[in-house]
Amino acid sequence: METMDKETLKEEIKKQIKYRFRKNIEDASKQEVYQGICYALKEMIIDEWIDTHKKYETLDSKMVYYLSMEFLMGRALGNNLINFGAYKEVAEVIEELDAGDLYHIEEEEPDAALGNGGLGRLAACFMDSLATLGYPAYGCGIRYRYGMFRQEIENGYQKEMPDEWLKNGNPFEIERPEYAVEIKFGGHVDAEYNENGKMYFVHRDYESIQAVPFDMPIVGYQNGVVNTLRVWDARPMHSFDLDSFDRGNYAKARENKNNARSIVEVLYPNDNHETGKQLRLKQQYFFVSASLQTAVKKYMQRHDNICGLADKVCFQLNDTHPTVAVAELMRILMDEYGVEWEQAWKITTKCCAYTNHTIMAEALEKWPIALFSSLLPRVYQIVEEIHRRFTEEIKAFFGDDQDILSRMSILYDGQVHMARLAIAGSFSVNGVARLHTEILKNQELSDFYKLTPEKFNNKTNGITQRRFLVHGNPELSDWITKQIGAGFITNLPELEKLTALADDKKKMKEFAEIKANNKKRLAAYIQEHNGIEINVNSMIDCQVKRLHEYKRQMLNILYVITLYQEMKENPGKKYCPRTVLFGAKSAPGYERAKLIIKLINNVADTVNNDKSIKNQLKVVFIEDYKVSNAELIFAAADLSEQISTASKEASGTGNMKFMLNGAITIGTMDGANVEIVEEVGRENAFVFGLSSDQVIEYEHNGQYKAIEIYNENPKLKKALDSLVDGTFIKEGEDKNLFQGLHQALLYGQHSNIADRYFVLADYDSYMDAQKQAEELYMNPEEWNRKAFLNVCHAGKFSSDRTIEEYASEIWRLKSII
Ligand code: DL6
Repeated sequence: METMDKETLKEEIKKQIKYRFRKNIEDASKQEVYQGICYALKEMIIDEWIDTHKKYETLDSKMVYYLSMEFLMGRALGNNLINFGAYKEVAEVIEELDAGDLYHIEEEEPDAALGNGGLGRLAACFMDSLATLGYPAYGCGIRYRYGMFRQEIENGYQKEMPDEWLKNGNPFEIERPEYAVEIKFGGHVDAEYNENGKMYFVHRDYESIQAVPFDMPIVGYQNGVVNTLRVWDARPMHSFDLDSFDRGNYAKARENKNNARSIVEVLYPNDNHETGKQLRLKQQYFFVSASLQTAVKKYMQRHDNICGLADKVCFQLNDTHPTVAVAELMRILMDEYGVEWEQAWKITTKCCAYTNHTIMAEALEKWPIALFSSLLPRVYQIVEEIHRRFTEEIKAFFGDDQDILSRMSILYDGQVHMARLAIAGSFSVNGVARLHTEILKNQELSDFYKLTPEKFNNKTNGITQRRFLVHGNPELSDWITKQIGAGFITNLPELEKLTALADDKKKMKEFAEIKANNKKRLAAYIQEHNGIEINVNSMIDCQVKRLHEYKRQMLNILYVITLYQEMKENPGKKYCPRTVLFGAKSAPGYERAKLIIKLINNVADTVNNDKSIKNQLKVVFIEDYKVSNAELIFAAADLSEQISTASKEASGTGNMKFMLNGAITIGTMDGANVEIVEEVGRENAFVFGLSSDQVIEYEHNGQYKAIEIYNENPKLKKALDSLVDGTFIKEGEDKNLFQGLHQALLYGQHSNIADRYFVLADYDSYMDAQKQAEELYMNPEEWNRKAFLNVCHAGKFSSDRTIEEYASEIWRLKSII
């Protein structure tokens, strides 16, 4: 970490601003200062970036290629400065230059929101841990021109606005046109024979697109390692089709350009849901083919035998989205390197590993065969042959059982089933939390588990403490450093050492003060962005994550409604003051989720404007929830809402970020909550709800009757009926606005079963858990102690631990440090 001395740094920042904007620093805007700092930092990083890759080459290191459609990176500057070890220095320099303060300058950076939610953010945390641990790795993805949409709330409704994150350029990236590759779509495949009578395949009449890589540095924590996130941009093969241009057909030439651009234009904003659009398959093949071609070529530059590929390369498939890699690698090996099928299959299945991130049926990718085969004719041929051979294997193991074939066949019912292809083509299949992996093994993928149990393993998710503690909560991070040293920054289990302080009143007071300060910081953000004043002495109760029915924001808002109704019924009674924060984006086409956003906003409006409850309850919907404001929320939270229907949330990672920042979890025994509660102790969390076994049993036996629960529970009935009695309808709005939500919970709607996510079943136990939380909050010392113990026991949930497990048990990587 060759940082510059302060004077040199000042000169460098001034120079960058001068040459890029023709301005002296005094005249530069905040955006220009921000860019000046980024470019100065890039100068400092660049040698280590070059050296890291030299080292990988010299050592001939095995490399993991983390293939992911999504990298939800957030902002880079603050994180890069921290990891490079220059944050405090740069903050001082900026002040000395009278150029503002770093905290506000960081706000000039748009979030790189190239992801939807958990899966994309996990990929970003993994990149940070890989570099920090010195593992040879490339992140491979797409340079979307528009990332996750910017959410505006208008009259309570979500409005999707384009996210122009590249508007002012991206200072850290480097375009690498010299590594561009050709990607082929469409056309047809002809079988031909060489002079020895051997058949080979020729792809003809295809459309070519050029994939151009952009590299972004991933700075390891103060260790001299800088890895690369490589995202691909799409261009026409020839910028102008000269033929059409000569004939004056400018429009045709533009059309080629636009065709190429459309591939990388926008991220599909669906979370845990797939829609099977042709453009998405194009995106998948585009970045996978570009990444694989490059990886194989790089390997062949240093080795003469392709058969050793798996000793040096591993492709990790982040969910099924990059699964086409299995067939594409087969194509490259056979068609470009002349490897025979059996050998190619051996290599492929030693190179590919697959992570499953969901059991939600609607998220499992399938592609209509007609679409797949016309877009990728050669790849499809290969999929057919993989399918044929895999079917033989299934039959040899299970016999000719049609039921089993219907659950396991790669080609079935006119569709290509991507998870099945991923499992067949990978040597490792992992879930992302212990419970999730068990459900995969025993329920969702049990046939595959029976066939190849050795492939299945668990890798419980984690998060990077560099972003979600050191950067997001600097006051707490500094305080911890004073108590136990800075070791936790790269070894999170060291937080255990703090446990000894739990009985030290003075220290606990300091800890509480930090939370109070973080609440003030968040309050200022909410005041500025929502125009709402929150009570910083109230319990800050947060549910921030994508809006999805299985995550059950609905259960949370029903609690808010119940609490509001109780307050109205008991005007003299004193309640635990509470601020309920929601932050959530809904997929634009997910109507019910959007209606839940509207409901939350209407409830907020009613509650916040009702003087009779005397500010004891406030509801805030944080507009445009994203990584950068999430950091503020985690640091300020008291209560962490992790209330998904048991069995549905594969892991969750927000739960870990809250815990690390000293919030207490109220949650179901779902995903990684199970392990969180195990680490912190049940007495330091509020656990409620059906178990995953109970949910699965209900789903199988069809005995669940939401309407009976409703009829037998007056409180619940009252809360639910307020959705249809006009309580939360504003002037001029349709009085039946929320009827659909009421209907879906009680009777089912659009051929759905009633209350598919067991909101009503868990209502009572959730109310109890909330009451326990309120009682505890009224005893600040006890609350604070439990919150503190959550920090102490968060060590397991570092993505460093997760990456160590992937590296040693799946990828077999060697660290260079
Ligand atoms: O593994 C990361 C993250 C989990 O923590 C969440 O529980 C899970 O919902 C999420 N899954 C997705 C699914 N998308 N697809 N496919 O984002 O993964």
